[in-house]
Amino acid sequence: MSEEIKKNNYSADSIQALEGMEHVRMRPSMYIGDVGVRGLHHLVYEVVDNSIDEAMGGHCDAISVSINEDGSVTVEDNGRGIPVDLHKKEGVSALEVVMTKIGAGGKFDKDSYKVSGGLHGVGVSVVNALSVHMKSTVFREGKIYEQEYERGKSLYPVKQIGETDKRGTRQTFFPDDTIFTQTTEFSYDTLSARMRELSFLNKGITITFTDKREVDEKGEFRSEVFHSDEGLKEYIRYLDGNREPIVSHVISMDNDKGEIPVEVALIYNTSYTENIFSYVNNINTHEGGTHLQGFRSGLTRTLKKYADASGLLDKLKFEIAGDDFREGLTAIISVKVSEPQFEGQTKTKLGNREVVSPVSQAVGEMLENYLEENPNDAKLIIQKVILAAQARHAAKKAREMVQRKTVMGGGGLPGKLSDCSEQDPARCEVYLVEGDSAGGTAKQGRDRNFQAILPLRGKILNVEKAMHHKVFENEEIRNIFTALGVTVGTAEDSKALNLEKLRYHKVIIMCDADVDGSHISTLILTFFFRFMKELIEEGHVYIAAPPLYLVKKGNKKEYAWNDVQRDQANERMGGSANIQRYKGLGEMNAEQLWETTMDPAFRTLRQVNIDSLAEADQVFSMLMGDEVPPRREFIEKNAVYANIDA
Ligand code: 0RA
Repeated sequence: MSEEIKKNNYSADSIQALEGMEHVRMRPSMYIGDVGVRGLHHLVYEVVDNSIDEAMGGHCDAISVSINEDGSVTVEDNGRGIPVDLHKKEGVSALEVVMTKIGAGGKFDKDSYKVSGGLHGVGVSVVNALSVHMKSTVFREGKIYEQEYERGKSLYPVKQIGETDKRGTRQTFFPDDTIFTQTTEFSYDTLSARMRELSFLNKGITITFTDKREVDEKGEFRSEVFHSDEGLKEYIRYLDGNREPIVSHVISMDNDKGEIPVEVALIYNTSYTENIFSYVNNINTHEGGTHLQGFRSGLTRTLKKYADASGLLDKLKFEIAGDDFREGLTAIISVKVSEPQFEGQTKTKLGNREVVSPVSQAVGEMLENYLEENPNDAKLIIQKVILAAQARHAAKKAREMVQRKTVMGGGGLPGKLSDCSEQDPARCEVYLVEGDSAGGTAKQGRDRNFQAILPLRGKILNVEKAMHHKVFENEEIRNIFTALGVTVGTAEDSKALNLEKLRYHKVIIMCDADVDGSHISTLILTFFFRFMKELIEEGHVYIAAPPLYLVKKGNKKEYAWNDVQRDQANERMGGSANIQRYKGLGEMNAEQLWETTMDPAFRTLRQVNIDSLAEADQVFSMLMGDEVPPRREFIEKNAVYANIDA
């Protein structure tokens, strides 16, 4: 390193900077969370964030993001362009400081509207440090400037390379495969979902997303343009597009001038689920926090006050609880906080106390106005709340029955469960198997030491459309609860799960590799998503991948999971092999099922993880809703897990 420093004549401060960049490369997870798929995509978000900040400051309105032919990513905006003049303290151009010094981003422009923090906002220099190659191009004051970097080190001082009448900043980077060892391949769906989300969260900006890695039949790149004039209001319509509203409009407010800018939009639908998505500085706060607390208190207080005054509650025999006000509610809260404190296990819980009251007040005012101006809608909402309260009492009884059976130990386990002998949950897995016959095969084929089998009868209940007490009364669902050992619901939080009691750390869904099978997988996943979200979030849920074909010739046999593998196997055997297509798990014998799908040494499991809760919600409501055409289209285009990134 010392030679390098002499050669480039770095100042003492730059040595520190270099060390900062070295640190990023040594401990990347400290800066971007992890170096897996999530961390990789985080690089893009980091660069896009800077352009979003420029747009939020009112200096740009268009951002383009592309995955290039070579797998690199380019982000370009039409903002003012990162300054390139000499940075006095550092002795190099401001652009170079931003690109190569940790924590330098935007600091020298105090007026710019900048609220990044938490996971994002680590600075574009982190992206640079974690890229084998990066190039910055700045269009500014009639000139084009450029600088390139390798693993965060500049290759030459910023140079002028031409003239232009454009303004803006273009960043192209190629992630370092010695850091991102798992993969450096960007996912279209993941990036596209995030760009859509960003366009809803930052209305008025046009985000163009293009994948240049391949062309379609027409010779065109896959590309989408995201633009939202109405922001969260439109986001709600997108999320709830597959549900039936009970009120005539999306209720919304946007107070971007306050001390703490707050935007809220909500609607009530006929479903029984509560869907609240909260954001701080464009970051999805999965674990909620003070803004969510403010939202809930504002909503409850206002609706309760209105309901009390209306006399609609007079004949009610039981108390209304907070939960009852949120059944069938879809809502989005987005706040901007200049110094966010993120807490919680995944650092996605807002801790700033000062946020509670402004959000609560804003939500209260918004709702009060709406209820007053729309008395019919108001009545429908209150009626829905009353129904929710009644259903909650029924559900509580049903749930208590499940709990009692679960805690009864020993005989408490479902009769259909073939348990494993190992006691340590971390080493145990349970296969949820479609149908009794496949369940039987799995039971014979398994390693009974650590693999348990729970056969499920045909199609399990569609929880998306069932009232909660029906869910808890359903036998298959009760079996899942009791087999897993978890119970749901505490005094404070009716949906909290006691995951510490989980009896298996791997919960594996095993269904036929056909349309019915994928429907059943989706039903089970929907159940987990709505009732055991933590199970997915903690990475316990997997999908087994049974093969589609058995290719056999003489004493040679190979399994194939797709047509390409099938043809290759056939070729390896000389071309005239016998090909059996498995129509279901039932056609495999115990040994085959073990070899292909259950043996940890050979099987492939897809871990289910949720990138974007909002996106997953939209997909589930669509897949499980009444509208057939969008579902068919989706299933034809994607595997079940398209947006669950399995
Ligand atoms: C600070 C000052 C100025 C521009 C920017 C930051 C800026 C940063 C990024 C990052 C991505 N795109 C960007 N666009 C602009 C310039 C201030 C001025 O011209 O007065």
